Formats: sequence, structure tokens, C-alpha cells
Amino acid sequence: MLHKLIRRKPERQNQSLAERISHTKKDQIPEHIAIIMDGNGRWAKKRALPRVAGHHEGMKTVRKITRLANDLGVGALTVYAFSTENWKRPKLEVDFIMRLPEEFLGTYLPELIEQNVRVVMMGENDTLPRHTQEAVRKAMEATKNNTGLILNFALNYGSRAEIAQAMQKIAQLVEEGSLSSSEVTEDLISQHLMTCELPEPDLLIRTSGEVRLSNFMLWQLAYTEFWFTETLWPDFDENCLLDAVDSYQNRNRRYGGLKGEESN
Ligand code: V07
Repeated sequence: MLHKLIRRKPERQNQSLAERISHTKKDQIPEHIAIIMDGNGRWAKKRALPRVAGHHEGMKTVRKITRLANDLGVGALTVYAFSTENWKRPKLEVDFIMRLPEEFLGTYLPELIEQNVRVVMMGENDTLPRHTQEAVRKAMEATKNNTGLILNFALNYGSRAEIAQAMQKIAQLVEEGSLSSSEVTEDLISQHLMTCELPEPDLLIRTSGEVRLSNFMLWQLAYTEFWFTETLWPDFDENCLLDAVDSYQNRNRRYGGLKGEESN
């Protein structure tokens, strides 16, 4: 009993990364991690760099975190790359951001393939620039048979729009007479969302000290553990992800056996 009260492990900071990873792997790994990658602009400002330099550095963090998540055995990683709100930013910044998928895939697609990662996307595809659509389409095609981590890019994504679109599809089925209103259940709604192939996130991470959901996966996050950190996304490294997963594991252990009851 007492060991539970003194569970804190101050030596964690001195462990090598490899030791930390193997320690974390011994416990339950979240099946699906979702991340709001905030703080890229602030990271750049602190260094007197243009905002786009922060976005570019943030792209490298996506690669780093994808590799570790895959290594840990995480099943799916969803990253919020561009929200439907982000169109309000200056045009030059948006133009730069819309080139990032091509650059990311141009550089990292070979290693994603080697790591058996499958790239997918959720969001409104049609209104993205053609070149962005093409890059993502090719990556999805090239990795469609991979069986490792699913790397899901939320791109031009908004959760309320996603829910509205699901409702329209369902309403249409009812109108046609192929569905009755009593068949509109939680499961049916889930099956019409853009995440229908994925489990619900077990862990949500938001960087940069903001504590809100910003129209991200509102339906899917109903039972998710939240982890907020002051760390800016470009500074978020392997140890930061392990901190978040360790915290998830500790919370899970505390609930032990209560799943679906008080733990809701
Ligand atoms: C973007 C870098 C990460 C921080 C947040 C904003 C900027 C990677 C991608 C990407 C998207 C699709 C894909 C491959 C890579 C990306 C956008 C922004 C729009 F198939 N990073 N990143 N896309 N940022």
C-alpha cells in the first residue's frame, strides 16, 4: 500500500531515453493519441524569426513524435495540422503552411513507409489547394497497406462541420426510407464521422498552455484523458511525449477496474 503513496520517480529525469521508452512500454499504451500542436508562432517570435519558421520547426516535431509513437506501439496518432479557422491568417502564411504536407512527405515518406506507418487525413479535402491534395493523396496511396501506426492528419478540419456533415448523411438515409429515426444511435453517428475507422482517442495533448478544445474532435473526446503542457510544439520532444503517456498510465492505474463506472 505504502509504495503507492511514494510512487513518484525522481530518477525519471536521469534515465536515458531508451530506458524510459522500455519502462513506458511495460504498461498500457494508449491506442489513439490526439494532439493540438499549438505554439509554433510563439516559438518563432521568441527567436525573432518569422511565424513560418515556427511552422517549419513544428513539422520536424511531427516526424519525431510519429517515430516514437510508432515505436511505443500506439495504434493511431491524430495531429491537428490546419483548422477551418486557420484560413483567417495572412495569405502568405496560409500559402506557406499549405506547402508543408509536400515538404514533409518529400522528405519523410520513405521513412514512414519503412516504419510501416499508414498516412490518412480527415477534413474538407475539396477546398485545399490542388498541390496539397495531390501530395496527401499520393502518401495515402503509397502507405494504404501499411499495418503499423495510423498517422491521421486533421487538415482543414472542424469538428462541428464534421458532425453537421454526418447528420446530413444520416438525414438523407432517413428521407430515402433506408433508415428509421429510431436507428439513429450513438454508434451510427460515430460511424458517419471522419474517424469511423479509428478508435476514440485515449489521450489528448495540447501544447503551449492553451486550455480549450478549439473545435477539435468534440464527439470523439467524450471519455478522453487530457494532458496540457506549457511546452511550445516545436520544443515538444520524446521526453515530453513520455511524460504525457506516463501520466495517462498513472491515471489509468488509479482507476483500475472502475472503467465504465465511477471513472466516467
Ligand atoms: C503543418 C507543422 C506542424 C505544426 C502545426 C502547423 C503547421 C505536417 C503536415 C502534413 C500534413 C499532411 C500530410 C503530411 C504532412 C502539415 C499542415 C501544417 C497544413 F499528409 N506538418 N504540417 N500540414 N504544420
